[in-house]
Amino acid sequence: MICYLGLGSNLGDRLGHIRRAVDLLKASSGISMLRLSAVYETAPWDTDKGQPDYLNAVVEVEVTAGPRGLLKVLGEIEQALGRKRQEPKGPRTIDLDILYCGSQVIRDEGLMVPHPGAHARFFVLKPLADLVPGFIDPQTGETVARMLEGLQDQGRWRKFCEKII
Ligand code: PH2
Ligand code: MG
Ligand code: MG
Repeated sequence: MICYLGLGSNLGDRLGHIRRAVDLLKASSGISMLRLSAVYETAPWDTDKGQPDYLNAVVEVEVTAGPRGLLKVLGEIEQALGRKRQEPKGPRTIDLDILYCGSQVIRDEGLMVPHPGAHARFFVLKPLADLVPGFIDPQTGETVARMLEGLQDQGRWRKFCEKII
């Protein structure tokens, strides 16, 4: 199953955290890294005022363990990188979110796929469009490129670097 994961960091060595998360994903059994987007610097979206800017990227992975196995691994990598769960949407060393798993739709308490905000967030859609502009969101029925074009507010952003590694 091909899945798309969102990576975000806005504390400390942001690029270092994203690089380490990618290394740990590559080293995880049942996950193969296929492609990485560019890294974008984005203004905090829908958070408290005064948070630092984020670095955001998206990775394409092939997963054998299924979405739940993947969620467990992502939680372990977040812990390994010093993620502290304080207030929701607070600043974080690393945030690893499952955005899409093929055309699967999962609506459980602990796991929502597609990610509920994916279709409306610039910091998700911009890096995702680097990889799969024609991918169709199974809930909105729209392509990534179309959803990106349709965003009312992109917020402040810039390309930070072309390749993570
Ligand atoms: N993540 C959030 C909330 N707001 N804003 C940006 N720019 N990037 C993020 O990764 C991000 C956010 C919650 O996970
Ligand atoms: Mg998130
Ligand atoms: Mg998260």
